[in-house]
Amino acid sequence: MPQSFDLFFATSNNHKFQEAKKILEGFGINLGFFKCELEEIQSNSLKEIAKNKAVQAFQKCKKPIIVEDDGLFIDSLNGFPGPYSSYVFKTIGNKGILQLLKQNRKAKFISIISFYDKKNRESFESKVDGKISRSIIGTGWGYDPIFIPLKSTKTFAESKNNISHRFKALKKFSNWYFDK
Ligand code: ITT
Repeated sequence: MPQSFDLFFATSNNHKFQEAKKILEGFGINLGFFKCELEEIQSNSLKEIAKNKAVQAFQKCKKPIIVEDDGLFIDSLNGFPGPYSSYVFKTIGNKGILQLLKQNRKAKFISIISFYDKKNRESFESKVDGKISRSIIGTGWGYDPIFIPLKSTKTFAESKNNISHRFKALKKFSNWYFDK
């Protein structure tokens, strides 16, 4: 019998889906994977990018859907790579980021989760403050091996659990989801 899902997550990124699935399972939501490439509008606002992706995804999937847009914002680089995090990771990667930084290593991860089902359209934002490590530590995906959250000595690649930007945004989402 085909499995029935409460909700779908439209993303091209398998890591994001696997994390979100596990997190939402903990809140009692059965999440399906709608694997697709969505166009990202040119904008400095993660929220605008995410809202636009949610509408596109709903048009393709025709089921209640969430999308996510994330960014790593580095203080000494005036918030770079921010909305360009995906492109920057594919081009200069973690090595390139480390080469750009000197003393001030403060940074934050932001996640926007956008939900759309034709009737409701909502976005949820969360952030995690931290810093960029001095070397690549661990074998996680994306920027995980160079991001150390505040009050920790370990990178996200070594320990992420329930403190990530994704976890916090999905928690806000699920509180709203059960109330709507
Ligand atoms: P979709 O847009 O298809 O969902 P994407 O990977 O392009 O997938 P984003 O546009 O949100 O996703 O890109 C943000 C990039 O930031 C992502 O590609 C990773 O390189 C990085 N990133 C986001 N969240 C991360 C996390 O929890 N850990 C490590 N890197 C992360």
